[in-house]
Amino acid sequence: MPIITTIEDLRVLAQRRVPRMFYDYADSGSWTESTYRANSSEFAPIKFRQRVAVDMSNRTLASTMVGQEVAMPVALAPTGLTGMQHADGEILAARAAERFGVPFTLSTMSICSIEDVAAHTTKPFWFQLYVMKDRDFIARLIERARAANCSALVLTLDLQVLGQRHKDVRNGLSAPPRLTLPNIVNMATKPRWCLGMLGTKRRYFGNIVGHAPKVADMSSLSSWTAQQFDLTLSWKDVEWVKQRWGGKLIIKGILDAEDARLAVASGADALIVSNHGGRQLDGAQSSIAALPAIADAVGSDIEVHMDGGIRSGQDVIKALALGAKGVYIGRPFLYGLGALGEAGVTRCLEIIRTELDLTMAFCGLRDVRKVDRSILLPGSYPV
Ligand code: HOC
Repeated sequence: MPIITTIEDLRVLAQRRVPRMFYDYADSGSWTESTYRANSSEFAPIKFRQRVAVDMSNRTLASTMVGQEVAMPVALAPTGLTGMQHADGEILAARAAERFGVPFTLSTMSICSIEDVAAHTTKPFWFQLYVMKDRDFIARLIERARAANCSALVLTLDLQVLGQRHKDVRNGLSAPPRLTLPNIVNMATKPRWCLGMLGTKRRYFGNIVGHAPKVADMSSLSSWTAQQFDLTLSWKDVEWVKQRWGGKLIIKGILDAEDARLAVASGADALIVSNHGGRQLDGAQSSIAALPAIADAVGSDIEVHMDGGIRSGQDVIKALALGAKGVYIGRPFLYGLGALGEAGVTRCLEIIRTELDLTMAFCGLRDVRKVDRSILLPGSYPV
């Protein structure tokens, strides 16, 4: 068993174990991938203020996200095709998150269905929703999330059209995988993954099966999006979803202060500063750069969360310091899943927790809820 002490260790192992078309799907961005790269690289220049001789005993990472208790303010992000990183991936990740005490968010575009995940977990998880043209289908998904006891709905607003992802097109991405010669040759080098997939029946989009034609390749995935997703989406639809759902609503995909104010007006409980992991509008601002202005614009009117580029607990605490009440990790847990299944997701969460806790101590704090800009070196962070 290789020694795993960082998220990068998990990434390297996942890359070795997951077929290229699915590894690349997770670990890539759109167009030139400049926003994808900026999401993580723009954490580096942000510097901490190290403090000494302050009481650092009895530290706590416990907090809340949309009023729900969390063991640390970190949630698993909704990620498409998670069950292609590892057989039954969504179930395994949800179970790891549940045991750890952090929220798991199931994507509409998951392989395991809402019901699959509910049947294998004991605590409520969160469900992520897209607005498609067929409102009856959306209403049914909302009902299914309610019936599964989901405790928050994450409504994604930044994927009405699909960003161009060149690697997916080149790899001939499809789910289930298209058995071209290069794909078969590549898969032959991933025996664990293949055995897992042979042992499960969950190999297709569990939430939309029956509603969507089979996705033959990435170009049909983007034409499917163009066919199904509603290009006229407006804040009125957000209100419709809110009314229909009636529970905690989190708006995902906010990068602009004006949109953040509209999210407040829509009555949502939280917004997520996000550029969809650099997978949509390449050339958009990194999430960490966009965060402070959005947090300042909305004040305490709405809970501000963020995702994008987090690769360590140190990145988590920087995001908290710049105004996030909670942070989502996507690729880090996918690396864990691809590397070691459920144990890998747990390892990912342990790594993030240890890094977050130790960094908080170095900054002279004992309670994660007290983290604010004062732990950062003035001039080193975006405003
Ligand atoms: C057919 C629609 O969040 C991603 C995912 C989901 C993509 C949905 C595609 O790849 O960014």
